[in-house]
Amino acid sequence: MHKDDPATLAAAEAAGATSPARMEAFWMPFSANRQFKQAPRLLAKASGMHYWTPEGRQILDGIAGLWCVNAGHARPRIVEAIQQQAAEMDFAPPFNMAHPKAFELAERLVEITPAGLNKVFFTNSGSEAVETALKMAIGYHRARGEGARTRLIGRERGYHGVNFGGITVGGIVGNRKGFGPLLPGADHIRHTHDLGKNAYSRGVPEHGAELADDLERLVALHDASTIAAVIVEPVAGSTGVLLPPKGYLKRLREICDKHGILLIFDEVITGFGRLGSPFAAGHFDVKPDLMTVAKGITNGCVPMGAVFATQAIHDAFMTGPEHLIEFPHGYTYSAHPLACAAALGTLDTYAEDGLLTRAATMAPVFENALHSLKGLPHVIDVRNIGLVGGIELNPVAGQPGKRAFDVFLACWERGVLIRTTGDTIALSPPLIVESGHIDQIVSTIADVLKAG
Ligand code: PXG
Repeated sequence: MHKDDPATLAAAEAAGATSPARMEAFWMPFSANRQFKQAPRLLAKASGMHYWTPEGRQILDGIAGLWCVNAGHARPRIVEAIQQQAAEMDFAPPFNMAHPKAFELAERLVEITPAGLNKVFFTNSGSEAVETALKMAIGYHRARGEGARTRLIGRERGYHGVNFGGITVGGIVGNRKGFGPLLPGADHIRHTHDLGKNAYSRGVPEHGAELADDLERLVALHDASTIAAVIVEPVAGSTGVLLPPKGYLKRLREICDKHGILLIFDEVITGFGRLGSPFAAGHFDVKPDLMTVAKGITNGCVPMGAVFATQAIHDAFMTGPEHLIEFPHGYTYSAHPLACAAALGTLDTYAEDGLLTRAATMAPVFENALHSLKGLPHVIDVRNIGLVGGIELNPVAGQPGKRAFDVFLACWERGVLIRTTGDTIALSPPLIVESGHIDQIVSTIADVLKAG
């Protein structure tokens, strides 16, 4: 459809689509660089539920870009907000200076966060939000005279970005093993994935709340007086769509409270409507002390992340002479004007279209469609919550990840963008998805599985 559009052709040319030699300089993130450069997959244009390749082939977006374009692509309010802001003021220094939209955005955000999380610290990514939250947790305890609480607890199979704090508390071996000893003193509770008991669960699985008690084991080992915080994804995304067993998060909260340990929810994926509620904390009715977000905060349009903190955590830092910096932390681009403008346009769009709760309406349609894949070749589990779906495949013997990667390539050929992690297909369509799109995504996967 866009094949003959001169701008599209120019973009194709500029991207070097026809010239793999021009792809050498870009060292791609989290990519199979050599495989990609032999058979590039380029995206040149996006609108609503779709991408287009430089050649004009339409691709249905089954993963909201990368769990971030919750309102769909090229939403006018967001586009206009960014354009206007770029023309009005490109940059304002964020240290001991500020611009009005930063305050406006923080106010707007705390209107939708769970009660009590009413302080917002801006970053530029989920990874930076995680580092910020971990530092806040340790700094908070120190400020209160509990300076021995420095230990950070994550969970096996957790993903908290790629910086050193994040991979320390993260639990994906491939992301950790190549980078030395990481931060000292960290430990991990067990993950909650149990196919033996919970395969083909619809919504949160029945079995496994007691896995939260694993935190008691670490308390017994290290003593609570050395533990600053526990960080978990309420629903883990990039590690393969792992849902919290019924009652698990509440139990984790209780154990943290009992021992004075802060609970951090990493809501980089679950934030901004993915589960059918604005945040997972509200969805599961469990309030963390710190919450990290990114991605959907700007609909993926301009990089931005944030940490939401309680008043108590914030206030613990507000001591000492008033002319001195209370929390020596922040980024040149914290609360960047373009990101703030994009986020305000995003919140308007979410509100106008009711997107922060729309996943709850679409969840039953999505659930039924996904579970129709049960019984197809290689499928060993289907799991879902809100507009998040996981389809776990039986790995090819001796080649972990290969089965799912091949499905990803075949879906791409058939015009549907999915995401795979290990041998699990992870789906997270934009929250504007309609049932026809869901049918197309699921029937494409079904065709590929049957053909394979
Ligand atoms: N925490 C969580 C829970 C995430 O999912 C991050 C932190 C890091 O965010 P940044 O903005 O630094 O990337 C993430 C990121 C995938 C995938 O395929 C998921 C993420 C990133 C890349 C791929 O599921 N999530």
